[in-house]
Amino acid sequence: MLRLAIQKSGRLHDGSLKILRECGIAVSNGNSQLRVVAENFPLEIYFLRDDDIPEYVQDGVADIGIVGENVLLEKNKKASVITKLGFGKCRLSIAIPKSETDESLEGKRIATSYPFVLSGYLQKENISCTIHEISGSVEITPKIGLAYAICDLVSTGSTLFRNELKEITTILHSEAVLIAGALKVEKQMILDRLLFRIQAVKRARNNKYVLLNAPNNKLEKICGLLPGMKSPTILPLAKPGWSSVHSVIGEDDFWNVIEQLKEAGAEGILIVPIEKMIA
Ligand code: PRT
Ligand code: ZN
Repeated sequence: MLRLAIQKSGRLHDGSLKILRECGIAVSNGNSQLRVVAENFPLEIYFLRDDDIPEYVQDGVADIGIVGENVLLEKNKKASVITKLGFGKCRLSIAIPKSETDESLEGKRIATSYPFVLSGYLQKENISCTIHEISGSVEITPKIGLAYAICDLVSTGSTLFRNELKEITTILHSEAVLIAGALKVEKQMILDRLLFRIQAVKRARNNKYVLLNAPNNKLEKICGLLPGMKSPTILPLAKPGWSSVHSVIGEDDFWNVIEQLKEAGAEGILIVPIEKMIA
C-alpha cells in the first residue's frame, strides 16, 4: 500500500481530498482521524501538519505527500516534486509599509516564516539583511517596530492591504505539489497508477468541451482555431450546408478562442465541462 501524507486541516486539506475524490479514490474525512485507508485503491492517508510532511517523506514514514512548494523549499528535505497540482496557488513576496519611499533592503530587518528561502534569495541578489524568524502574524511586525519589511505568502493581497503594506518583490510562485521519496518498484507502480489518474483530472480541469454549428464554407477557418486532442470532429447537420463541430479548448486562452470562433461564423456555441481527459 502507498502511504500519502496530506494536511490535517488548513488551506490544502480540502483541495487534497478533492483531487483524490476526482481520481475515483474514496476517502472518509480525516478531521477526527490521523490515518485512513482508501476504500478502493491501495492508498493509506496520513493527516499531518504541512510543515512535517517533507521530513516524513524524506524519512520514508510516508511514501508521498501533498504540500505547498513553499513548504518543501523551506524545509529543504530530500523529496522530489512529482507533479504540480494546480491548487493552493500563492506567492512569497517581500513587502514594506506603503508610506516608505525607500525600497532598498540593504542592512534592513525582515520578518518572515521562510528564513531559508529568504536567505537564499538575498544571497543570490547580494543583499545583506537581518532575518527575524517569526512563526505567524508576520504582517504586523513593521507596525510594531519589529522589522522594516516582511517576507510572507500572498494570495489575494488583502492582508497586505489591511496592514498598509506594499509588495516590492516576489521571490517565489507556489502551488500544491505531489512529492515523493525513493520508492520500491511495487510502490512506484501504485504511484504511476495514481499519477495517470491525476494527469487525467488536471487535463480535464484545464480544458472544456466545445460544440458549435458552422456553415460548411467557414469550416476550414473554424477548425484552424480548434486543434482539439487530434483534430475536431465534424458531423453534418440536418440543415443542408451546415455542420456541427466538436472539440476541446484550453482554459488559458478560452475567451479569446470563443471570440475568434464567433467572428469566424460559428453559431450556437455550447461549452461543457470535462469530467476526465485521457491523452
Ligand atoms: O496547521 P498547518 O501547519 O498544517 O498549516 P499552516 O497554518 O502552516 O498552513 P495554511 O493552512 O495556512 O497554508 C497551507 C499552504 O497553503 C501554504 O503552505 C501555502 O502553500 C498555501 N497557501 C495559499 C497559503 C495562502 N495561499 C495564503 N494566502 N498559505 C497562507 N496564506 C496566508 C498568508 O500567510 C497571509 O497570512 O494568507 C495570508 C495572505 O492571504 P491574502 O489572500 O490576504 O493575500
Ligand atoms: Zn504549517
